[in-house]
Amino acid sequence: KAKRMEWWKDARFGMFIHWGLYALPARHEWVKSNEHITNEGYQKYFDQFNPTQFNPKLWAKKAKAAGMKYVVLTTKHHEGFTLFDSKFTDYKATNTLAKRDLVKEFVDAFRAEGLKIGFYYSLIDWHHPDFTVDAYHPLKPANNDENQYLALNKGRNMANYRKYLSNQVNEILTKYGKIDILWLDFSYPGKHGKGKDDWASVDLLKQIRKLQPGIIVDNRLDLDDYADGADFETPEQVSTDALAKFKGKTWETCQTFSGSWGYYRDENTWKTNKQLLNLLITSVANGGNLLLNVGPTAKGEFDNRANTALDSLGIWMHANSSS
Ligand code: FUL
Repeated sequence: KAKRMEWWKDARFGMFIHWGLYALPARHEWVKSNEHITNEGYQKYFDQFNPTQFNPKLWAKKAKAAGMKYVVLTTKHHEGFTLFDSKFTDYKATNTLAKRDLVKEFVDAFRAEGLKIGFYYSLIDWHHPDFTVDAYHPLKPANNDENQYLALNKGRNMANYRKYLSNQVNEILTKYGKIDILWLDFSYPGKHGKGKDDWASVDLLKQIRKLQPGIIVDNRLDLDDYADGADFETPEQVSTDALAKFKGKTWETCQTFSGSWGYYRDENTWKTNKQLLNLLITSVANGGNLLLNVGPTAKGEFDNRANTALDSLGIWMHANSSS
């Protein structure tokens, strides 16, 4: 384990990319759940997805110039749409106006810039017909009504979804060469939640290690951290002041520019360049990594605010590096 963590501990700074159909409504990657949108209601985003400006070479150059050493892309987020060409679903980029496997182009572009490649894959799936309705699901019943849960889940079978999940993990770990990080997201045990039995976490992790022996896996599978094989902790959107408490652990804090992960056009809570730099410095000073998120637009671009923030970090990194 120490061996596979070497590059990661050294890397310190990575780029998270949240990109999916939620970039079209442009008001949070949780929009489907937040606004209780049905599959039918969400279909228009699939029909209109047409990222004419998608050029991952530009993304990769930006990440590299900012001093980032690795990248993690949402191959599938909670909405269930896959950016890769999967044999197990029709709900994929290949069947949109994009007409191609976007993960493939992403991987090629970032590898060419020398960055390590990470895949985010959501354990949650709000599109799959067998994924049982829980407290986070777009169809969640009002007031957590038990009878409604029962009615909604009639005919939904998580065992089928588990198979689907395992099949897709298999695809992303076999079709694109060596993958450096798998970032699975996430568990929320409890009465109307989901945890390790829903994902078959123990088996899933075995499968992952077998397919990609050198891979680094996050801790969001509802297993005991470290003991069961998770490689690092993932404090999310923790304030700069609170980062010191992770000192001594193996950790990466993931952070957004403005609060949401997916492109949110009208969000007005963007961190300043100084705050971002402070996050990076404080993370590294306390022995952690910073995974800083960009949410590209529906067209496939980093917007001006994101580009400006990345540029400012790049200037500081350049001025303070030996090369
Ligand atoms: C969370 C997700 O629900 C968010 O949408 C985002 O992907 C973040 C990194 O993890 O748990």
